[in-house]
Amino acid sequence: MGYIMKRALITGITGQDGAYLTELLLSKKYEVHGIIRRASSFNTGRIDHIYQDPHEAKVNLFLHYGDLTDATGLLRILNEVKPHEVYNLGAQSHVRVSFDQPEYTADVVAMGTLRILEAIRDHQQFTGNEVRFYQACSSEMFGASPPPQDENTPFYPRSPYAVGKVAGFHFTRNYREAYGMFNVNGILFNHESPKRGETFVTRKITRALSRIKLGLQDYLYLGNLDAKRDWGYAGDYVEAMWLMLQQDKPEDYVVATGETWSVRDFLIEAATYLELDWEAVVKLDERFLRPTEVRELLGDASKAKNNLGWEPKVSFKELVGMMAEHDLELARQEKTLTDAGHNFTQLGRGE
Ligand code: NAP
Ligand code: F7E
Repeated sequence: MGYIMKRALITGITGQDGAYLTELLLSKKYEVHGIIRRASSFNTGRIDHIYQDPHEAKVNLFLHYGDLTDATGLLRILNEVKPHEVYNLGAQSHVRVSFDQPEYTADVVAMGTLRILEAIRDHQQFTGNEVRFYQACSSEMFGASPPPQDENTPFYPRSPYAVGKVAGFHFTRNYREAYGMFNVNGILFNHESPKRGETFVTRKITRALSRIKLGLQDYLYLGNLDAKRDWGYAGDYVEAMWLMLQQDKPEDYVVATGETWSVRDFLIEAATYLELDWEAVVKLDERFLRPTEVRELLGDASKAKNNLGWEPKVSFKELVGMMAEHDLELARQEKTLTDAGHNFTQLGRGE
């Protein structure tokens, strides 16, 4: 029998995880299709290095305009692409912003998941093609449930974002049970990288401390330094997503490092790497506090280790070093351009 090239469809391909997953799937010889949102400025910065000109002869990355709030568009893309695997990574993924935009966040995170599941159900029914579905769930669903958290820990969401993800989890499981669909929920704990959005705390810290080091910024304004998170490396975590869809049975998995560190610990580690006195430059801004906070997350990923053979490779210290080094280089480039008269007005913002 001839070799069949697998096709994957990714929502959220322009995000941190979308970029790493695309690299992984292309390296495994998949044909990758991604859904991008129309925006007034370019939003493909994280995948530009792997995007190929469609005019070239051999292309295996394709982008389609679409949105998780647009059901007919999702169905049209599915019917066109006929994917073997769908990874639903698209989301308004910022927890604090979800308090400002709760209805929109729920629409994308909860209803968006339902819309894509419905589109897959229709597509499967009318074409007979089996589609394997990965849902990007989150440790935020555990919220106020005390650590350690695993697949059996009760959900206690603490933000509109987390409530939306709990709904997405249940839609995904219900469609598996009701229609026999190959659906998995990946419950991933925080994962970071040099591609992390600049308003999440880790990247905000490495970006700001690097700029402070080079005299491009004076202070770093933050909220709660006591919150504890189980921080891993995004490049490791997309491997787990792929592995979940290669199993014989669809099941839900926690993906985590099994270590927890506070925001203050991250600050100290980054400042040590950059040889800075963080206490002299960090100030509290109450705007960055959340109406309800998640105090401590610490995942137990034993099931992923036993069933998938998955384990994290990058340590906390290596992760902080990798991000600080990357952002120091960005700051150096910015300084060169600033010295030459260029004006970077939007930097220094953050949620
Ligand atoms: P991210 O960097 O914020 O990327 C989110 C992606 O979703 C972007 O491509 C974004 O497009 C897209 N998107 C936003 N609204 C959309 C809409 N209405 N329709 C279609 N696409 C939309 O997030 P990430 O860190 O890569 O995370 C990937 C997924 O895993 C998300 O669902 C997130 O909630 C979840 N998650 C993340 C973590 C983590 O620690 N990173 C942990 C657990 C779960 P634009 O580029 O156009 O904005
Ligand atoms: O906050 C505290 C903040 O925004 C981490 C998303 O990917 O991971 C992410 O959600 C902690 C919180 O990530 C600032 O209060 C202090 O306790 O980096 P974060 P998050 O809320 O954990 C989960 C797993 C997801 O699913 C989400 O999509 O840091 N913190 N000061 C701050 N956080 C931010 N953003 N900015 C501050 O100034």
